[in-house]
Amino acid sequence: MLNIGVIGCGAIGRDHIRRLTDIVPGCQVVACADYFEEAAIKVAAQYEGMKAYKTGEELITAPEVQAIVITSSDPSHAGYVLEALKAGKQVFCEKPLAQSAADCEKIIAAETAHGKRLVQVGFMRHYDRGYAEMKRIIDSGELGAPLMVHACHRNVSQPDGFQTEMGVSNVAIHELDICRWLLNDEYKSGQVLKVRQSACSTKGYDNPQIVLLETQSGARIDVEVQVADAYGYDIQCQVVCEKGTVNLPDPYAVVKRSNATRSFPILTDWKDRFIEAYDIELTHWVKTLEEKGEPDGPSAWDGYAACVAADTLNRSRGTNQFLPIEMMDKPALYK
Ligand code: ISE
Repeated sequence: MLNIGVIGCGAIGRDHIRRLTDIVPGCQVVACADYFEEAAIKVAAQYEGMKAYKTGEELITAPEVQAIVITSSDPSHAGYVLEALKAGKQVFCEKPLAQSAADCEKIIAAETAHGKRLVQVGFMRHYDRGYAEMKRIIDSGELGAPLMVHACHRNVSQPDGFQTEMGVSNVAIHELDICRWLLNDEYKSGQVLKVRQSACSTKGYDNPQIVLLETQSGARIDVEVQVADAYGYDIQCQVVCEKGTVNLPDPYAVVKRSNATRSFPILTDWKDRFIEAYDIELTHWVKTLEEKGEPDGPSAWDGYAACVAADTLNRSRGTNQFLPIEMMDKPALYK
């Protein structure tokens, strides 16, 4: 039985605690912490035997905590991951791994010093059945080489304090990760463009934006990013290959016929859209820790690759130029 401590008792934190308690076998959440201590106390009171810690740091060093799950605010991720590595404990960190590539490099240095993997990043789309099947078909080679990706990421809302840069570093970071995974390729250059702004969306940040990328092999990627005020939470992805295309399926929904119309609902909450992927992701993480002693899901290197692209894209805003996306050499641990 793996004893887990969760740092961050917001929406995804509470959701992961429920999942780790009710769905994922072989583990239990024994501790939680939150920047707002009250939030942690409230969550701990709902579960038998769960202790609320004052700080994430105290939770990380607590003797009963064997592995850490980080679901706190984005800017706090890297610091907690580094603390967990210092304590030599396995850590699952929600995306993004850090706010910058430079912080990811510190994490990579600390992890490689251990000589084994201790970090998994919460890029749950790898565990979504639709994306997994797209990858299987692309990898099989039956459609030839991938040439282009057309993707879109549409959200209903964002919390207060949301800023333009987060459209890339917090939202489109999923596409930055999944496209390199689907294509088995790295990025060469990228650019983010502001388009005509939606009159529905006047909260002080750019919306929508378009992310454009070129990969090392010359494939091109376009991602429409609507961070808020869309008609629903809608994630689409098409990969165009030499001999055909693959499309991400819509999530399961019952089709209704009435009033001379055929319709089906579109989800509004990302936690529901990827609920199955989150379940599989954490089940797999716990299982691989038990069986192999280290994770085999998205690594600190994957977290770094996405952050390098995000940093570059955010720097390109307003320049009207593609900027080179430059990564350090890949350490042997991630090969
Ligand atoms: C959230 O953290 C996610 O991971 C969602 O996939 C994304 O759509 C949302 O905008 C993020 O805030």
